[in-house]
Amino acid sequence: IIGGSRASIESQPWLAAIFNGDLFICGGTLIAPCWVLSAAHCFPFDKRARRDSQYSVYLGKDATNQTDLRKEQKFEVAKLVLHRDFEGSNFNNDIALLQILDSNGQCAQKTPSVRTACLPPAQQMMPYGSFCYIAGYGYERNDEIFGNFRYSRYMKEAQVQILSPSKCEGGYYGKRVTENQFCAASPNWTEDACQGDSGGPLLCEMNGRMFLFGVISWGEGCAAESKPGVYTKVTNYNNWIAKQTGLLTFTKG
Ligand code: 4AZ
Repeated sequence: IIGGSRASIESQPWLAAIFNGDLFICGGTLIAPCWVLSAAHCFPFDKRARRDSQYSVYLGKDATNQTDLRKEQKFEVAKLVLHRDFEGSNFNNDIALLQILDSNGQCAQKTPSVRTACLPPAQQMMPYGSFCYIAGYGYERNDEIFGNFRYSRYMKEAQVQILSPSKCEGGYYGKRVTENQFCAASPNWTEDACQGDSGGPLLCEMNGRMFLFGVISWGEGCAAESKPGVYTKVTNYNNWIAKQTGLLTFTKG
């Protein structure tokens, strides 16, 4: 996360850290005790063949290189579902679901550092201009070397504003942003998601609850002028999520 601030995981307790072996690869969001939502492009070798990927999912983690056994919960991936229409060329349908199980066959337990985010009602979008939150363990500015980035490793959160499709198109990305995506940026191009944040959440507050509206997906550079972050529009996938997970109802509160 570029800009924004470090925070403890209790302020984003739905944030998941996804590893392949010892390697941190992506963020994710806990949407139900057994399910983490992430981005399909985080799992490039799993489109056809399973290969020998050994994914682990951690919840309740303040930093990707630190372990606090009182807070964190570790899971294996019982099932990885990549959207079958994910397109590598434009990241259309950049969405994936991971079914998580711990070594005792249990899903996530609700604690102060681990809890689910809400899913918004289908096809509902926040008004353009709304400020929402992004979170992740990915790149931040390296103040020691101008123009350089480095992994934060610590969880960070930042605020970005939802942009209308016409604003994102005009002057920014043209027709490259699909109907399954939306853009968000900070007004002065100071805060943004970056490498390592993908798969993680963009959440907006409604009636005192945090709802998952976006999955961090792509962008040209990070916090670069006129280059907003692009997010998978979660509210286009309520039916897909329901079908893949068997979770039937998403309530408004
Ligand atoms: C990435 O490489 C990435 N500025 C994620 C988000 C953005 C750029 C790059 C948006 O995962």
